[in-house]
Amino acid sequence: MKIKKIRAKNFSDALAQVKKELGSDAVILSSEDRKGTRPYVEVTAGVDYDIETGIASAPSRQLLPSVSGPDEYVEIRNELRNLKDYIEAMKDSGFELKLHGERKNLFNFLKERSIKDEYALNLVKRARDISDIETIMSDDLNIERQSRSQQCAHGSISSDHNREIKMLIGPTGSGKTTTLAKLASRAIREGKKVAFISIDTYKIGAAEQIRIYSRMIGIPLDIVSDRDGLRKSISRLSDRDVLLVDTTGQNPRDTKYIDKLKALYEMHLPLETQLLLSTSSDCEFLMDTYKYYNSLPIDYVAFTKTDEAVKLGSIYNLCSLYQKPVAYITTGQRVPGNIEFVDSRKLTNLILRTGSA
Ligand SMILES: Nc1nc2c(ncn2[C@@H]2O[C@H](COP(=O)(O)OP(=O)(O)OP(=O)(O)O)[C@@H](O)[C@H]2O)c(=O)[nH]1
Ligand SMILES: [Mg+2]
Repeated sequence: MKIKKIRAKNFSDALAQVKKELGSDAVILSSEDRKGTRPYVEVTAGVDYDIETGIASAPSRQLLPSVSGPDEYVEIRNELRNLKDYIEAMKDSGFELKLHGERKNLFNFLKERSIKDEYALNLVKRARDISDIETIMSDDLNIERQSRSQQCAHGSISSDHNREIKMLIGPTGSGKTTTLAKLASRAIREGKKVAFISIDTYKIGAAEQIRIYSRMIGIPLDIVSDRDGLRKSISRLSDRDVLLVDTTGQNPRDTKYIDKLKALYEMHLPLETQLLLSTSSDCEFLMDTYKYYNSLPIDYVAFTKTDEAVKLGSIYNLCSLYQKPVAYITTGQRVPGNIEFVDSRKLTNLILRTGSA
């Protein structure tokens, strides 16, 4: 498909230009009225080409190189995949064009909250008004939390423990240690016996911050350096109802870091894994980051720094794509406090409340 943006004084001039430049088979993909001192119309139009004959514009010809070896096949496959994605996106933008009135407003409203186009379209297709959107989003976010027995069956929780052992993972600075202190304070308030374990495999002194919290809160802290140490620590702290395991954040794009985390699960320890992601990062970054953690058995995601976030649509994008339940959100630096255990309805309200700047 050849795509072209055309600007003209008005829509009929733009159409005439499209016909002249792309021919009468061209289709209008989008059009916008640009206001200002010199208003104009911007039209995006496209024309298909015949993939069999390869009759196409110059850039598209690059999609059909002559094949002489396996590398070329890979290249062609990648190009075709790109082309497929592109066509899918075009299909959606066609749908967007068909939106009018209330549905168009709803679509824009969702986009302003950084709900991705394809999810916004999907929501709008299923809803008549904002109250429908709230109900549908809330249903979509009501992702089943696996019961402990299911988790045991899947191997993410071992059956011989009634204790809670929560391990927090996530990128550097996403709020793991601070959140552990909040969780510890809360569990203590509920009358539970709590301890911290820190897996300090990366930075010397990385455990210092949690040591301060353990003194402040008055609970034991074990610092371990590998999975064997973790196993021993879990059995040594057998009198504790809740064990909170801290890990050092690193760049998830570093495969060695992910492999180290993976190694922890090979021991089939009774760990519940919570992935902490900061909502102060932009949506694309969050979605991309999640991909790198996706090879680990994540039980829950938790969203931190919602107090700093301008938009929270990324929560919907991420949870609906990966079908992960949200454990809680954190709303500030204060310990204890600034942590909220939200249900899907409350989460939906938060997402819809935050909007364009
Ligand atoms: N605004 C805001 N800041 C937070 C929140 N949670 C944590 N922080 C701050 O974020 C910074 C990093 O928090 P940490 O708990 O050290 O993050 P971490 O994930 O343990 O970091 P690493 O151990 O280096 O990977 C600190 O300054 C915290 O006070 C939150 O909900 N809102
Ligand atoms: Mg930390």
